[in-house]
Parts: sequence; structure tokens; C-alpha cells
Amino acid sequence: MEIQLWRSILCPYELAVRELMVKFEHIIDEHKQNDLYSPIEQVSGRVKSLPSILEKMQRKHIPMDKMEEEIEDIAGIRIICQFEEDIDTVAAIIRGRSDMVIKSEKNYLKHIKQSGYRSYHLIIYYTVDTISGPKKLQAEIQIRTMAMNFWATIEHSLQYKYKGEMPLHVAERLSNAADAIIALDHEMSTVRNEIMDAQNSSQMQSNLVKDI
Ligand code: 0O2
Repeated sequence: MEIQLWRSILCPYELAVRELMVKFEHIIDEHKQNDLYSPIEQVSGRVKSLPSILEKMQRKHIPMDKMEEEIEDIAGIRIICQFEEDIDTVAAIIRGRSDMVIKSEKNYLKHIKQSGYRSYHLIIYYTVDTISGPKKLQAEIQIRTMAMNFWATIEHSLQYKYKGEMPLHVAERLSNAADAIIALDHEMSTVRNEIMDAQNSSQMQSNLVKDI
């Protein structure tokens, strides 16, 4: 298929990623402005690359006319939280929004993937306004802690390096690291209240300085 045609298909997804990032970043700002602890620490987003879309179509035998329906993560948003408890809060915020309609949810925190991967995934329907009118599309939102993100980033790079043929000793190390990440997240949760108090008071101080 012509590259120009692909560009026009992916263009609304670019818009969706940009809009969604602005909206989630605004949630951080609103919390800060109200001297509240933000359950969202950081947001990133991407449109799936064309080689990655083509690879998924081939791997899952997806025909072109079903591509947008079956590849749910063409638009991808990643939300990073400080604590595991924040993940539920963020999911609840998304469920309560009028501009994002939940299609499905996958809880890889309760059902940890065999690789050791942990994260909370939501597939949403989201409508963007294009020059041809409104377009309803899907986006995947991944919610995870900083620690989970650290593990997933390293594991993703290793998966890429070994192209699905990860040596056993590397897979074992990653599995040990995944256990350590679970322990770290639990340990951090026990000091969550202290950290939240410290952050709230430093946020209030910086707001006071801005007001002066
Ligand atoms: P990228 O580069 O992030 O886009 P599939 O996409 O076929 O693997 P499915 O059911 O469509 O599976 O989606 P799933 O498993 O709910 O989520 C897919 C995305 O979650 C992946 O996208 C990764 O971002 C992340 N993910 C899922 N499993 C793992 C894992 O074991 N390790 C890591 N590091 N990430 C994982 P992509 O397209 O693989 O990559």
C-alpha cells in the first residue's frame, strides 16, 4: 500500500495521542494547582510504527479492512505512577471521563505475564475531529509504576536484542528482577503516606512562592 495512504490512516492517531497526552498532563497540573498529590507522575505517548503494525498484521493474520479494529494499540499512551495504589486511582479517573469510553481492561498486575510483565491496560474509544469530520478510534492506555516501567523498558530492549530467543540465563535474571520489583513496589507502598505528605507540603511551598 502507498505510503501516502498509510500517512492518512495514521494521521488521526497522531492527533489522538497528542490530545490524550495534553489531557493527562492537565490532570497532573490540576492536582498541583490544588496542592494535591497527583496519582500520575508522568505521561508519554506514541503512534505505533508502520513496521510494527505490518509485523502485527502478519503475525495475527489481520486483513487490511480489519486493521484499525483489530490493532487496538495504534495509539498508545503510557501513564507512570509513583505507587501501585495510584494505578487504581488513575483507572477510575479514566472510567469516569466522558471523552473516553472503555472497550476493555487487562489486569497484568493480578495476572502477571509469563515474562514477569506487570501493568494495567485499558483499551478506550476516543473521538478526534479531523478535516473530514469526527473519527472514533481506539487507543491503548498502559498504567504502571516507575519500578514496573524500569523493568518493562529493560525487558523490551532485551526482547528486541534477542528477537524472541532470549537465553535462559537472561530470562532467569529478568524473572528475579521482576520479583525484586514486586518487593520494591510493596516496600514503597508502606512509606507512601510519608512521601505524599512531604510532596504535598513542598508543593504548597512552591505554590506560595509563585503567589508572592
Ligand atoms: P510496543 O513497542 O510497546 O508497541 P501483542 O501486542 O500481540 O503482544 P496484545 O494482546 O495485542 O498482544 O496486547 P497486550 O499484551 O495487552 O499489550 C501489548 C503491549 O503491552 C506491548 O506492545 C508492550 O508495550 C506491552 N507488553 C505486553 N507484554 C509485555 C512483556 O512481556 N514485556 C514488555 N516489556 N512489554 C509487554 P508491543 O506492540 O509489544 O510493543
